[in-house]
Amino acid sequence: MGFIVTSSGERSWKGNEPGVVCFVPGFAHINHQKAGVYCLAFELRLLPLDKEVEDNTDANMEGALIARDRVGVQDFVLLDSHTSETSFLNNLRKRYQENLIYTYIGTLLVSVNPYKELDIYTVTQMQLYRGVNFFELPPHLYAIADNAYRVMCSEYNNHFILISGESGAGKTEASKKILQYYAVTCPTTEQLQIVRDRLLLSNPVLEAFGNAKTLRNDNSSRFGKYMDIQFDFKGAPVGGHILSYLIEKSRVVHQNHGERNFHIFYQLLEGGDKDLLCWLGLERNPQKYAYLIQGRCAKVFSINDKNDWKIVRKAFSIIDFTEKDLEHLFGIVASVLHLGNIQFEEDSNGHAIIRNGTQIKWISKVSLTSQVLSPLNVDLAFYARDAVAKAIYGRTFTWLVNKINGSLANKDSTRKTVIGLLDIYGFEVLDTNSFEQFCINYCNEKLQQLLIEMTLKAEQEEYELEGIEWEPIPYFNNKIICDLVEQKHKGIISILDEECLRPGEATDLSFLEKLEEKVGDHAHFVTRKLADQKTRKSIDWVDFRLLHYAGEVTYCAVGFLEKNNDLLYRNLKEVRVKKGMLFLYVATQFKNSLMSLIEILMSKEPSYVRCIKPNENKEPGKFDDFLIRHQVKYLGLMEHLRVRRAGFAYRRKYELFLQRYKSLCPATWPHWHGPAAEGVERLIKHIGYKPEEYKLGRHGSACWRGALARKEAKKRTWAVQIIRKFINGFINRK
Ligand code: AD9
Ligand code: MG
Repeated sequence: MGFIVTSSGERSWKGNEPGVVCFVPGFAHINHQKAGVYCLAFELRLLPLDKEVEDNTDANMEGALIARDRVGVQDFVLLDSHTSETSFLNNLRKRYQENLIYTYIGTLLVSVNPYKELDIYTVTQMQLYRGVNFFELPPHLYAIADNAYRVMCSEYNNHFILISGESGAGKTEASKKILQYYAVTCPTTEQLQIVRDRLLLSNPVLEAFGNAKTLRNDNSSRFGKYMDIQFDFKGAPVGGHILSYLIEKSRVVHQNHGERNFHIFYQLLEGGDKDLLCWLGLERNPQKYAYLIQGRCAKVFSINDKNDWKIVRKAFSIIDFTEKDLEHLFGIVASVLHLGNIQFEEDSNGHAIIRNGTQIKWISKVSLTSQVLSPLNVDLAFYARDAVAKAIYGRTFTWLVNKINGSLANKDSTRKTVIGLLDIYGFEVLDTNSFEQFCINYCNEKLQQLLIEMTLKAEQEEYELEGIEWEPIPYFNNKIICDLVEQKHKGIISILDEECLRPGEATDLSFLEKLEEKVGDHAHFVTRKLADQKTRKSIDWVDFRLLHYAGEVTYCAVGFLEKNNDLLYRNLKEVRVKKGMLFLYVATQFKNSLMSLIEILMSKEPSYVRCIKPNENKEPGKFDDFLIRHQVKYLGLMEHLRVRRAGFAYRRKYELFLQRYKSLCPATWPHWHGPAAEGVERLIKHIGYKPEEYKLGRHGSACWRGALARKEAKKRTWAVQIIRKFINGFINRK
């Protein structure tokens, strides 16, 4: 048995003799012919040449190299020129053009949205990846999913898969595919089938109520979602739990041109049977409803509302919703539509009166429990109408998530491990960006920060901690932007809250003025006064601009105070909440929920999927260099690659290393009785590695991610580290 050290991990091979094979950028070093072919064959699996690969001939090796030239490398770490953004892009392009949408940077998966159905998500494909070592097969979501699962089962710890990227990059599709993978490949029993189905079917329901067509994505998530899949000790999925984040309620009453309301409205009208619509007082035609026609695109080519309705209806029955639940639920959906059609006119006292009582009649029938009379002028009456519509939709969404959680809950108290899937709304820049975009983009800043903390920063700090010589790799740390938004008393959210505490006095404009006064000189904030100097782009008088990690976004401050206040919600809450309890404004609630999400994630083992959007037109095959280069930059992929390349690609605890490779040295085979670190040193020296080719850590840990890992580091023995230099040095020696 031999082993292959790759730049990004290790792979066992079934050669006849022991040997060490290094697989390096653009070059497969071979000290054992068969193993070399094995390396090339690994690359060749990308092409439909599987049979020929078995044939170990020179012709095939040459073919492999030519093929490699055509399809690129499947791990960026193997690129010849790893510092060049252009060669990074060339590799991504080559692969994309061959429908190879996945590429690794070590264990991180980069995915480019194909915008077309690919034949790579079949059950056969799933079976192929099941239980196979990470690097043995071409990069795939399934490899990420399988790896997290296997480590969870063997080490009995919790994991999460962070899927990030901008709006339309493919996050939701990726998270669904991972869930399907677990549903198909994990062990199950007849009894557990129901859990599996519920986990899967929670998606269409939540998407119906929480997703909508936007300009950037026909199925854009308008809420954040974190889903824990719970596994028992046998690795069977036995339950789940969903956390949802800030649904974009404003969409219920207003949609930009070219966008739609939440899918459920159109699904109900298109797919609901005659009797149901009749009971709800609805007409089939969406054009009849004011809340559905503002974007002027009720019909969308890529969406089949009628079909989707059937799926959602079926899902409801499996997720344990009773007919009564559904009656209430659809009653509320219908009420929102009726509300939107209510018109007001002025009476002789200047008060608003309802122009036509039909809608109220229907609302009373299907959902309303009590009515309140309140003298308002016409403008305020419209405002109150919209506020009610938004509030009931938002609360219904929360109820829906709770209800789904109830059906996914596992009552058995035995210990479970989890794999969390995080799929959150992507970074978004619209023509007009409001409070919602501010929250969405702040959320993306936080996730970027988490990724930096857990990869780039943690990795480099670890070397320091272990006393390993290391030349730091510079990267952009977006903490500065997170601070600008969230810092207590000084950040934008605090300033917004302060303004909300001055009802009647504060306005969106006074908020802007406060911003200018308090954060005006921040490097990532552009005021109206400084706009021309800082970015050479003028800025409207109601706008402010933030320089996010992913680019500049101009926010229109109009509505910030109102949305942060969420007045109706607060009034309703006042009825229920005990005296003296602190009210939290919307942005602060959101900030707090993100903080606890980050805490949840930091306690788990991470895997990352970075999704890239290839073009703005949702077009298959179109690789927009400019757009992609921008994403590669802001996602920090080059920095990630540099750290992976320069870093110690392979690391193991002394014990594990010794256990695995002791057969290569007579002194350690079959047993080594001394301290593991010493055994490893003997082994390494015996194989003939020079001191500069490996490093031994001070504390000893193979666990090197994040703060938690650093604590662990003190307890464990450190890994042998075989650095990039070592691999190259090894090759040169041969
Ligand atoms: V948003 O932040 O929620 O607006 P996402 O979630 O990143 O966004 P989504 O997964 O919804 O994007 O993908 C957008 C569209 O791209 C999908 O509706 C599909 O039409 C298309 N897509 C994405 N990934 C794949 C894929 N692996 N195969 C085929 C895909 N099509
Ligand atoms: Mg999404």
